[in-house]
Amino acid sequence: MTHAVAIVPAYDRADTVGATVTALRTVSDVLDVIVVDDGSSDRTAAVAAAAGARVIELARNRGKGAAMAVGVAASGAPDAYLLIDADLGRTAALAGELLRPVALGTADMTIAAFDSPPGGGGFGFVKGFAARVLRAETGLSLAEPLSGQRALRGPLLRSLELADGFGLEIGLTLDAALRGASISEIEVGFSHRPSGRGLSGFAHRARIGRHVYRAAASRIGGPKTIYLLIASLVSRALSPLRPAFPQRHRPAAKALRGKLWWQRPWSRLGVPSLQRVRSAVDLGSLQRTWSRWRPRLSQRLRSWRSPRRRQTSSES
Ligand SMILES: Nc1nc2c(ncn2[C@@H]2O[C@H](COP(=O)(O)OP(=O)(O)OP(=O)(O)O)[C@@H](O)[C@H]2O)c(=O)[nH]1
Ligand SMILES: [Mg+2]
Repeated sequence: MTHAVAIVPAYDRADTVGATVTALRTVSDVLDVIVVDDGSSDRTAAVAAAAGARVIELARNRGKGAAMAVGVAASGAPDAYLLIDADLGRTAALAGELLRPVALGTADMTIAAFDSPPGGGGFGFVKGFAARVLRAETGLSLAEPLSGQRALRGPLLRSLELADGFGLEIGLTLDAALRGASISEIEVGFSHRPSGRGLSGFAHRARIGRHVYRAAASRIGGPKTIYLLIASLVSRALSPLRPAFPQRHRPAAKALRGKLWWQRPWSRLGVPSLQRVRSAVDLGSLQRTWSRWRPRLSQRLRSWRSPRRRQTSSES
């Protein structure tokens, strides 16, 4: 039998952490659920403890990566870990599906892919950037590169230095893949509470983006990370199939644009809007040019060896 510990980093999640812990305690092989309360100002710690978690309270907010590191340090030496976000609620009971391949030894790390409920989440810029970094650096093609729901072999997680904040996930995947760990993404019917499309939602995602950038840059170097960031933004903007602003947001975006003060002199001068440019430009030909250049650029990129790889190869 596998001895697994579930670690839940939580910040102001009194609303969902209780259900998440209760659900995790029903997963077979999970012998301990640790909630790291990262300086929450609500009752997260009390609710988690009442649901049966071992709670570690941090006096001040230190970010997701640091909180996870505290949880790992307090976990003993289990065979496997489940890393689960506090906002999964009852659906956390499905975490056994994530753990199974690790327990059976068919994967060193599994990552859960699942759909967000409609109406929340961002436009996929940060996710696209993270996916591109992983593809370029490790060859992995992940649908949900930033998913916080993972299972890992115990010795693997304990041997990794965790990235700060929301850089945790991309750092884990990069570091594990560069060590040759086998990683598989599997679909699990989890659900979570995505942050909305209000100001705080965008600020939250901007913070995630900053942390992802930092974690990537410290592992593969700044220039390469900037190149991949630009490439992902360009490809996202040129993608006619997945427009940056889904159809349902267009009326709102249009109404908003009409109200922006700088839009008036702009339109009086007869400068076409970005939307008009996008519909006028032959996107097909731009994409064909991009696909002709892409292999050459990727080849050039591969020839820049990242500091980490160089270090690994000089060690071996
Ligand atoms: N330790 C710690 N955990 C955090 C912090 N902020 C969020 N979390 C936890 O990290 C997990 C994921 O955070 P969410 O806010 O759900 O972020 P997300 O699901 O990646 O992003 P969205 O889909 O945009 O909401 C949850 O368990 C949060 O409680 C923090 O500052 N410190
Ligand atoms: Mg979430």
